[in-house]
Amino acid sequence: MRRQSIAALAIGASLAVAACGGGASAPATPSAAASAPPASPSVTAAGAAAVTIASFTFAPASLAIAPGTTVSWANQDDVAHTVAWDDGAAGSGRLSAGGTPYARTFDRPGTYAYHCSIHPSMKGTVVVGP
Ligand SMILES: [Cu+2]
Repeated sequence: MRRQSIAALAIGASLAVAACGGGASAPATPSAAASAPPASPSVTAAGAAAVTIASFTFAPASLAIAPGTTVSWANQDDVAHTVAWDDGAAGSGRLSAGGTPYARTFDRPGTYAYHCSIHPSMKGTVVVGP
């Protein structure tokens, strides 16, 4: 009787180990990886561009984009700047330090020159290609 119960315990223990091993391998199914949605960061990158205003400079000073691209200007200086279009188009108004960026979408090809109305030496260009 004693031997039988010990043997039964041993079998039970080995079954438990086997069950654990089987359970551990179960989650490694390929279906989880297959269901992951494909990452497509290029879609956002193609439709948006950014210019940083820092140290009294627009960076990049000349930005080449495709039509339909939205460009944003964020002021990282401690003083206010503006994005004023040389052709008289409505610009940003005062961009306070750390404030909401100004954005403009360019639909037509061309060269768009701008400057800071507070600091006329600050100049930049957006080139919209075909
Ligand atoms: Cu300025």
